[in-house]
Amino acid sequence: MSTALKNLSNFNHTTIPSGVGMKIGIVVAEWNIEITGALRDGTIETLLKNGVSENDIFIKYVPGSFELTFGAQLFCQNNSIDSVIVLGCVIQGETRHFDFICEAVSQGVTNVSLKYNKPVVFGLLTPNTLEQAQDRAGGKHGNKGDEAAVTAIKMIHLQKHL
Ligand code: DLZ
Repeated sequence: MSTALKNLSNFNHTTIPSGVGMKIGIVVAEWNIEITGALRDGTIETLLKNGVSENDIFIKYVPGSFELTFGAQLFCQNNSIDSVIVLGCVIQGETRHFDFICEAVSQGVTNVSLKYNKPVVFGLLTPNTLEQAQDRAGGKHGNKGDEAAVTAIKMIHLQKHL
């Protein structure tokens, strides 16, 4: 699985529903904040571009990616929130920490999403290097935040119209 051949910010091939009236929570990990801050900015820009109101975007910070799941759960407990986007960056290191965090977040957000019946969008970068992260946080492969924003809008639309 690779994003090297795909630009994360290119949506010319797909129809994006209007985000007007949608309420979206964003949880941002403070670890690697130069990357996660860029993901956050991309997410906000794309939500606004697709009709989500600035007043309907709610941002909270957690210390690291491991805490993203709990942050998502807190948002999901709020009935007015339609979807939650989690943004983090775990860079492959020399220890197995990487595997534990990635596994915990992917499993955790899936569980929260199903438990609360709300889309929780997985905006976690898991690169081998800082350069690969930069490439996907507004660099040559686009911005994973853009992809996360469009995913949230599409999933809310799907849930409301099925
Ligand atoms: C401890 C840790 C390490 C080694 N690496 C990262 C990382 O690359 N990205 C990230 O978001 N968080 C990292 N953390 C912090 C953990 O996610 C978590 O915040 C701590 O283990 C405390 O629970």
